[in-house]
Amino acid sequence: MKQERGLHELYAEDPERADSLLWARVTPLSRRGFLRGAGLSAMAAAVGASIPFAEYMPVGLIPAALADSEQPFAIPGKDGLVILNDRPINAETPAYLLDDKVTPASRMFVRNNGVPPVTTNIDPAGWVLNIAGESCRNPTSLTLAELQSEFKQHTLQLQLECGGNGRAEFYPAARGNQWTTGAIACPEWTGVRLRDVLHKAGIADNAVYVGYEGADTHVSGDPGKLPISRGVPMAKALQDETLLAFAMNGEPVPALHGYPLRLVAAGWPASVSGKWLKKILVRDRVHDGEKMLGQSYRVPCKPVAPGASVPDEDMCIIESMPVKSLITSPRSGIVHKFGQSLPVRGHAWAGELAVQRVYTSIDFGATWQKAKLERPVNRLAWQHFSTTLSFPLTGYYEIWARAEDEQGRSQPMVLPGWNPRGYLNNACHRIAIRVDA
Ligand SMILES: Nc1nc2c(c(=O)[nH]1)N[C@H]1C(S)=C(S)[C@@H](COP(=O)(O)O)O[C@H]1N2
Ligand SMILES: [Mo]
Repeated sequence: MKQERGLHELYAEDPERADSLLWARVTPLSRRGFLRGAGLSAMAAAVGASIPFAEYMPVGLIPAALADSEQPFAIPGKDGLVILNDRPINAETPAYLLDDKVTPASRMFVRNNGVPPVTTNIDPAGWVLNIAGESCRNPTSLTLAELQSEFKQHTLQLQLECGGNGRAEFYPAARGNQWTTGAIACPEWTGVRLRDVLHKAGIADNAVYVGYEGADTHVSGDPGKLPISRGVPMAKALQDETLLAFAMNGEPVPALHGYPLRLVAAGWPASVSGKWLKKILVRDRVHDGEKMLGQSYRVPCKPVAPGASVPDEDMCIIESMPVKSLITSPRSGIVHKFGQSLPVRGHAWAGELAVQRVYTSIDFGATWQKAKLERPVNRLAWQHFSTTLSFPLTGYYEIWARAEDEQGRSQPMVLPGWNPRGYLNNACHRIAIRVDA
């Protein structure tokens, strides 16, 4: 079995097929079986240990083990994150764990398209970044030490949100990691401006796009394939806030987040922010790397009916992410004491734009109250909102949050336009509250 996808995804999509790939049955219909060779190694890799009694594991145990606990397999240093896929590793953060104004590394979602490079014993100072491409005048190599010493350093808080955040809510369902609300983070990044480095390498007049390549490898093991190689138009590449970052929250960028160097082009789908950065290509055309073409990170240029199949030529590349908000306190599902007021807070962001207002509702969107909203610490950083709510009767409530960007665009109350890959779901965030006497 050539395993290109992890057990979680395989089981989420087609449990019967997953079973038959992993297990050889004693008789075709029996509930007894044994893990096939490759199935056993996949399982052992997923649990992070060998399985001494594997020969006694009954068929059907895997789905139970995956569904049973909130935390079937843990990622070191990422307590409380929910794992969506183990190969490649993808994990999201429950809303109540995103309460910090600056997201700590331990609470930052992980989205890998391939197998991360092993960076445990590298010398970060010697890490080489190549700048090349048809529209680069003087192809250049710079070590991380040179980047750090030759260019001015900048520290900014910048939000990264996966283009597929919220995918789980679309119907008909879209393939891919079933992110709910947790593929968003806003840590503080330190690095040098991509613009400064590009100017040193020389940008030809015909340059239109910048693409990246990282040091991670394709899940198939094929060295000729890249897991992902996306990019941004020149105007985005040249923005003040587009950084080649070597530090996150004052520490070297963590291994899973791109150590020792990553691109941070905030406000766009985070897939443009290449991790383990090895190469920047200055292109004379729209970058055509892995996951730039076809249906990847694209949505229908014009709205389509749910479930429609859309030809590639009618799909447009996602640029700025839409306006969105997240209630990070209280935690959904709490019981609140009747007669007391409830402080509520969270964050709001709007891709390239600022958020101008946030509202909350306790009556399923019939009426809305304006929340207090802070300014961003810098452009492309999320903003914090807070409010105090009280409830007229005991019973079940939902708190909804709805943000509006500086151009007056609001989050939709239910779902935005369906699209084949389930991107850009910026529906209002909802949490449940029970008010008891
Ligand atoms: N080299 C490389 N860069 C990458 C990816 C990847 O798989 N490989 N994933 C992208 C995607 S789709 C997202 S959402 C973000 C996730 O960043 P994080 O894992 O640091 O949260 O990284 C982006 N950069
Ligand atoms: Mo992503």
